[in-house]
Amino acid sequence: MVCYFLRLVLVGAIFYCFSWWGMVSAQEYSLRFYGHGPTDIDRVKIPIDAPHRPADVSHNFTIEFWMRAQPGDNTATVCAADQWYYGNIIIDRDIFGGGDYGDYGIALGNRRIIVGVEVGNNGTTGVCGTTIVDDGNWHHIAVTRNASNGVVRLFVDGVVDATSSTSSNTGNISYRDGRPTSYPSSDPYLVLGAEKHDYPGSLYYKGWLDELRISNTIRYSANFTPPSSPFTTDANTMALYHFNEGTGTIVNDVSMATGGPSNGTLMVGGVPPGPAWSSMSPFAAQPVELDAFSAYRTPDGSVRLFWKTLSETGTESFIVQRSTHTDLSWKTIGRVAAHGFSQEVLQYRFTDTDPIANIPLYYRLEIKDLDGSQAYSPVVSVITQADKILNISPNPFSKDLNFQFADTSPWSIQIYNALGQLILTHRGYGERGQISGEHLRPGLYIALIEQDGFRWVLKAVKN
Ligand SMILES: [Ca+2]
Ligand SMILES: [Ca+2]
Ligand SMILES: [Ca+2]
Repeated sequence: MVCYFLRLVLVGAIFYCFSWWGMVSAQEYSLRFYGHGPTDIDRVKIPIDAPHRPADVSHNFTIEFWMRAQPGDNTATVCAADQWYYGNIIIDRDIFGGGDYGDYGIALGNRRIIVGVEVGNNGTTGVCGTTIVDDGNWHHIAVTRNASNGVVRLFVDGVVDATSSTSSNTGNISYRDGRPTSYPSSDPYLVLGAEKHDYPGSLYYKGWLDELRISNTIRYSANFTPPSSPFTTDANTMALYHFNEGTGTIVNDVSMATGGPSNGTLMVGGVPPGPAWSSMSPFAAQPVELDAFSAYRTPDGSVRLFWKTLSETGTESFIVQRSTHTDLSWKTIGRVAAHGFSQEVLQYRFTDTDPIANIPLYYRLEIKDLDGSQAYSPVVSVITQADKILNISPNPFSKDLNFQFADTSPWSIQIYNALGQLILTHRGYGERGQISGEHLRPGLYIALIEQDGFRWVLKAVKN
């Protein structure tokens, strides 16, 4: 579970900033694949037949997971649905040749997600995504398949990334129960991280995988907020893997679906051996526990950055990066060496002595580890109140809470209670937003409002 605490820092009368804490309350693990192959290594194999397992979904489905891959580690250049098996394969439910019901796969190609689905020998339906996902950050990937019209849709971080046309790849796509095969050690399996047949020319996934959920329904039909904590099971969950075992060679399906569990086995091999248990997770602290990263303008016009680490595990350095509202690319403006290993609170400072005057500025830290991997801090901003005006009324409120924006750009509003728990999220666009607060208990609430990359943190009181 991840808890967020928000703090508003007032510096002088005109400048303010937003700072961030992250905290973790339970050990999380993920699986790290090294891209080894062939010879049936560096993958997870989940048997789905003899007996049939619920992970073998048949009609409508949603397959979603978190992934993290470093740039350059996955080299496939294809990005076409009917060539998904030449990508760096993340999920493989192929059948050698045509599947008499159907088969499908999810891979990385040209740094994007490829999805291919085929019933019989109908020709493949699917998508090649648009978003680059091998950027060293965790991404939530969701693939939905509509059994009545054959449409396949890809969401990256809750945003529609690509949608296929309708097709004749409709109906049942499952592995037919008891289907005879010449490939008994690969066909009747769902395979993670590899091409299950070690087909010549296929490539293997190099990166992290966490929190895989397979559902027998289309969970998403429009943009959504990606989950901020592990999934819990429900009636439509056919398989759910938290990958939190942290040891051994079994991954447990905790869906409790009828006919399950659809447990899988790690096929460990290669140098270094993969798949390996990793303490990295989209919901876990990074190898460095960063705290209180904040930025503010000083009276002399420079921008002072401040952050703390609660612990460091092989941390090499902090690369300070800056962007502006109009130029969203990140420019490196400095480097601060880390201590490396520590279990004590350490404080860091950096001063941007040549900031751009009079425009909003954004800062982040690229956190480099000694093993060459990298992660990014949350973004903090230094903005002026004069840049954008936001009003919230009435305050205190008893029923509706109204937000007045300075322009019509899309915005989001998150309401937290006094304990820092997220109560509700609201998105929209236009100069006015409204939240119905009738059902909220009396007390103090904190609204985190975002528009155009700007952030506001405001207090509101419910009577
Ligand atoms: Ca096939
Ligand atoms: Ca089956
Ligand atoms: Ca996990």
